[in-house]
Amino acid sequence: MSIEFSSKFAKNLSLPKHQQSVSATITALASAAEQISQLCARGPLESAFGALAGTANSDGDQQKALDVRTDEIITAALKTVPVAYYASEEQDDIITLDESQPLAVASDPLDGSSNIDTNVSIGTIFAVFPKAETAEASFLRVGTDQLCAGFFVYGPQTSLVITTGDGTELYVLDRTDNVFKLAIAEMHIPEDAHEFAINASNTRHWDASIRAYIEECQHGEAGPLGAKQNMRWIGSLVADANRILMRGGIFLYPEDDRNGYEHGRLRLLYEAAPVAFIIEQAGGSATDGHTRILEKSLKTLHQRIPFIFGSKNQVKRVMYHKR
Ligand code: AFP
Repeated sequence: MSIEFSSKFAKNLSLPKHQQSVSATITALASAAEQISQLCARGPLESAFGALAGTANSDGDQQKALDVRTDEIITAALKTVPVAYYASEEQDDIITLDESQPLAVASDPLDGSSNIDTNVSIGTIFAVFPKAETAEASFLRVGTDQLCAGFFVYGPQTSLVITTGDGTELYVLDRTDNVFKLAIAEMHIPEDAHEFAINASNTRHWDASIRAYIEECQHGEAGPLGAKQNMRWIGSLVADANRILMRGGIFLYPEDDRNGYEHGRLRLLYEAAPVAFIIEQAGGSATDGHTRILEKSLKTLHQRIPFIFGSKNQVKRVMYHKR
């Protein structure tokens, strides 16, 4: 397994701040992703596929056997490259791999895992930081400190969306020679689009600003947006984000009044910060409704955050209601 990095990407990765270590780390993650995609593709043929592991992660979510297995695969891959610390959505605490190494990696090893049994696209999200003084300080920081962020999607195609802060690229795994190949060199999210994604079963729990925006969407051409707004909700962040990268639109997982959802559902470190970096680099916006996600400072490892991202003008309209 290998990646044919674009020349721009390869050049960026050879900058001194990357010390060659980021490209090795991405390649190791890609190799892990290839293994994970094989497991996902075997579906129910894989023993324990989709079965509950009988454990809960630090957020109290039930872990599936595949959540645990994918976390082991990612950990094993990171042990082979210059990574000091690994923070996983599936683990309570940071894992120290080799303190002498220059990088720290955060990951949601299997995002959307509650969709495993349904044969819907799921994925692996990751963020790469330069190591700081301590393990904690390596992750408790702002998203703008990321050297690189990406996600793999295990769907009809196994793909990698990635940024090092100079645009967002899409690679697709070519099964004929097991190489991730460049498919889109410059992903671009249109500023205006007519699609929104939200879990509407939570309508009664939203605040007035979110209700106002979604009502505008529902009014379509008859409302202030002046055009029909289509709706999609996959329930796998990677799949919803991938769609928005391909054709625009907006994703909302706002805070609501359910217990435990006061700060939304998604985790800042493992989900929102890396996806926000990718989205901004493709010309979109990513906020918590008020502030740019990448400027939010992480206070605790598993901190949640309201997450609204996508086409610039759609995000702007939600922020207008949030004033
Ligand atoms: P799982 O990894 O537990 O399936 O959660 C997926 C996720 O974090 C994210 O990928 C989805 O956008 C979001 O949760 C869906 O949440 P709802 O089930 O509340 O709609």
